[in-house]
Amino acid sequence: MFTLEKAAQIFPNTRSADEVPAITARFRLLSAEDQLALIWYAYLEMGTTITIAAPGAARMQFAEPVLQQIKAMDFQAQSQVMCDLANRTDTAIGRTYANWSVNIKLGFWYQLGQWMAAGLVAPIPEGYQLSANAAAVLNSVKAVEQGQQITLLRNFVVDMGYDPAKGEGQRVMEPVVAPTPEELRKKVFIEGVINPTVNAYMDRLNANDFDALIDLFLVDGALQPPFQKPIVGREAILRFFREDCQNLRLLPERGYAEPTEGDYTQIKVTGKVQTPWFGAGIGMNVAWRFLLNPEGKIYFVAIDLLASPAELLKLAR
Ligand code: ECH
Repeated sequence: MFTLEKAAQIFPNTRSADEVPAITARFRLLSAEDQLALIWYAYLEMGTTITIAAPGAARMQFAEPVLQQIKAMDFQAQSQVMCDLANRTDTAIGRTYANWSVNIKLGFWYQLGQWMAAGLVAPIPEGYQLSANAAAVLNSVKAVEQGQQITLLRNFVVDMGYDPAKGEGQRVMEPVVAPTPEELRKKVFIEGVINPTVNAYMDRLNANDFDALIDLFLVDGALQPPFQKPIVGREAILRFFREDCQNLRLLPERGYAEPTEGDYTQIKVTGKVQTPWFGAGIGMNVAWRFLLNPEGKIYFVAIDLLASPAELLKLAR
């Protein structure tokens, strides 16, 4: 029978973008000053080709008190706060930060970035020289495709702050939006796959209908986001959907299904995903690898960020 470890290995020839964890690991070895400057340069450069959507008020309300606190500080204190976050120093702001959902963290930095550009928050010192290592990491960031670049930026931001619970705790999150009404939902079409569970998965996630989406999973089912450990069990997966998966746009293109051991079915689908932060500006190339039980419930699904667009067409085993 399938175990989680075994399930995670279905479709073993799927090549994910392993540059992303490699660059993330190199980034983490840099000094806080280098980290902040590197992100600033990468962010400026990306801003010339893509626009990031301003976060809405619902998201910003949670970060607002800390943002105001920082805005009121002098430049030196502001720089210290930012370095402490990058260093994961145990401070009050570091703890508050660690408790925010990913999108609140991103919204917080988005605002600081605006204020840095406007001269209200300490800028990266003019003429700041990146260390040789940092310059090399920055070049690596610039060399990968955009979907991988934004994944890197997101990783950098998620890793900051001081989290005594090491990622296991509950997070402060923005309110959950209402699901899209049935009549306004657009349904996906996946070439080569006719499977009600897989289609419902895409359509319900696209509609933010998380309560219906979670019904597709087995009670002990698991979901593995890109470069992460599987999230196991309905309760934890539902929390993840509500916290991290609002307003995503899944654009599956093609796939194929085949029977496997014990009347289970394995299905691989490739396509694109858009994040509300960049809208249609960036389509990330992904694969979904599903393992369904004989009743069509999801025992396991992995989402992989693909190494290159060529992977989108690689469906044979
Ligand atoms: C400044 C300098 C100082 C330091 C910092 C700065 C600000 C940085 C800022 C960065 C903003 C970055 C952003 C990144 C957003 C990335 C979003 C991504 C989303 C990927 C989503 C995917 C979804 C996949 C999934 C699918 C499923 O089926 C199940 C769920 C799930 C410059 C001030 C820090 C502001 C906004 C990469 C792939 C398809 C697994 C979620």
